[in-house]
Amino acid sequence: MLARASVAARSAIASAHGAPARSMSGLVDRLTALVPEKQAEKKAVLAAHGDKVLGNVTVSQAYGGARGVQCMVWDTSLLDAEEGIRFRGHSIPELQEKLPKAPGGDEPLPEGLIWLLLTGELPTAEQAKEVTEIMHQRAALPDHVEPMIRAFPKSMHPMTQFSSAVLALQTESKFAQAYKNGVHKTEYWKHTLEDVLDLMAKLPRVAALIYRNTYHDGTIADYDSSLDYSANFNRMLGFNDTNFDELMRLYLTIHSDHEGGNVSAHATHLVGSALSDPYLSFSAGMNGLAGPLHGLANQEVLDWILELQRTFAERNVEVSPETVRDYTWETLNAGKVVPGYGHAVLRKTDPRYTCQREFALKHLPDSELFKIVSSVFEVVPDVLTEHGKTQNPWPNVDAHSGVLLMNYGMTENTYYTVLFGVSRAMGVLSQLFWDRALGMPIERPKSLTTEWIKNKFD
Ligand code: CMX
Repeated sequence: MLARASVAARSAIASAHGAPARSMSGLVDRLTALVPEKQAEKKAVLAAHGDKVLGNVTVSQAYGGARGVQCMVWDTSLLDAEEGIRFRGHSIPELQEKLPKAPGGDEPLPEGLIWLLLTGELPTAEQAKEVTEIMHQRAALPDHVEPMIRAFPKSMHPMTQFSSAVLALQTESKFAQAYKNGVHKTEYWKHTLEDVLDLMAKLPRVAALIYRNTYHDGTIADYDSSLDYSANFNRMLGFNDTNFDELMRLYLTIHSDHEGGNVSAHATHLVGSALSDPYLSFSAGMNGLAGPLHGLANQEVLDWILELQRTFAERNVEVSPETVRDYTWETLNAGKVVPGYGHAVLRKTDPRYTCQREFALKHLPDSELFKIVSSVFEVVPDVLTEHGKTQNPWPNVDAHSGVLLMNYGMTENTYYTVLFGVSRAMGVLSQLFWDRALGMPIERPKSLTTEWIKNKFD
């Protein structure tokens, strides 16, 4: 049932808030034990290898977006150009196999992933459930955030709303408060952890309010702490299909982290390095995710596919390898990128694409849009190779996600990057916790002028 405003929701969350404190001790206890171990490990690595050379930087790399420059430590995930992402050492198929699932479900619970990203250890079903409880306990929004979202013009892009709402939540920062009170730097991680968990917990309701207010009548379902993170999020968005719940679990898991150099991760890490609290840092990351070459590509892909469908209908042509090939060339000849294809690091099909394709084959094999996505997959890599500029002609995560969301009735593609953002929080905030625990310093690479480069090498 949908209810206006959030009074009922707030009381539902508040009663979850009063749940026994024992439910959060496992994760915090585990991290409390791990922090000194990892601090010692960092010290030992620096003592043994601190003067080893990771690589040289060429002038091309300095002009070329620092591609391939190895100068950051990011423990939650690692990207291999050929194989794709591993989260704390586990590939996506391994996560699908090893992470706890919802009763009767096949896809991993993102709550289990949060445990894995934070601790580096695969959780038991009990531990994943504990994270679900932690999320429910911390989900209540401060009073000023919901009216602020409701006051935004519907024409404001959902990512602008999302980033602004995260900034508005910053009034709740326990790190900022502790810092103001003069907390000792060895205690930073404890307050950062509070913010990291609070923020992950609050994002679904923020995101759902944006969705309901921008595209619907503003009503939003009561918060239901009897459900897992993804199913409750779907109910608040207004969807009540258990297959969509499965998709949401998969979606939130695979978009969470992609090592540290991508724009959203790096921006969060960079801003956090100034000891800006997790709210300020994550909001910065979301401003980067909102760029069309990064997270907004999921919105662009669907525009491209729907435009293809419209154009073909107007021209009265069938979707076939030849027609999709011609359409792709039209895009390239117009000086535009083919959204959803290419990657700064990957050189093969993104396994995040592959697992979404498998989901589609299982749940929506007859969808017309899925058939278009499959035809595009057959043709575009060849066209991009022939075009000759792209270093990686293969599809990335964004090439598939929109068609799955459309299938379950989420047709508003300008919203899609917000879902990416809710997921991305899990990776970048887990790493931000470790940045604080390991005492990572303020980030400050050296820049050079063109004049300096010419003087040195001419
Ligand atoms: N369509 C057309 N041209 C492309 C292309 C694509 N899909 N991918 C790369 N190119 C072009 C680049 O624009 C660049 O052209 P210029 O030399 O004229 O600048 C050239 O090929 C070389 O680029 P690259 O080294 O292969 O790729 P980059 O590391 O510079 O960029 C990326 C990577 C993702 C920005 C790029 O592939 C792209 O724009 N893809 C489409 C947008 C997209 O899907 N982004 C989402 C990525 C995943 C994510 O972050 O969410």
